[in-house]
Amino acid sequence: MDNMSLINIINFPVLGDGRGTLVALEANRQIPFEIKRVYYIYGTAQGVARGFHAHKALKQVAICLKGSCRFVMDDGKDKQEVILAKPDKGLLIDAMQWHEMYDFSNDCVLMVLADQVYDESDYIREYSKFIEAVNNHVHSSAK
Ligand code: T46
Repeated sequence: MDNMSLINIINFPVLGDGRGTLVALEANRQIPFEIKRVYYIYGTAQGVARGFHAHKALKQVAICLKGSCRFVMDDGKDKQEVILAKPDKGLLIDAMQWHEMYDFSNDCVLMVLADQVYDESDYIREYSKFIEAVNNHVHSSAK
């Protein structure tokens, strides 16, 4: 895993031969958790942005299987962005990382592996509440 603070990219092993390419993803190996849910986003209209939330506890890996899109990752102090455009790279979306997704290409297929089933109560969808939660965490760990 290349660790560049907010942008944690996992490079998956590529199994290629004369026939083409294969990438295998296993829980607790290439994907650093038990996978409980898979979802994918495609057909995103031009100019649409998605995300705009953080998760309280959920861990996810996002893989752009086709096309490209841009993620902005934000820990409440810094923001960094990355373009996902390769099916052999996964972006780790950790808990308490505010994330926004932009610039979906017409053909973008974004697959996400998650360590928990869907739970709306795990989402923080208001940026001010996210900042409050980050600050509370900093203050409680300083005690
Ligand atoms: C995330 C980013 C990367 C479900 O019913 N089950 C699911 O597993 C998911 C992921 C969504 N939904 C429902 C909830 C909404 O009514 O599908 C609708 C669209 O979800 P949302 O607006 O949250 O989609 P995005 O693209 O903003 O965010 C999604 C994930 O929800 C989120 O966890 O981290 O992709």
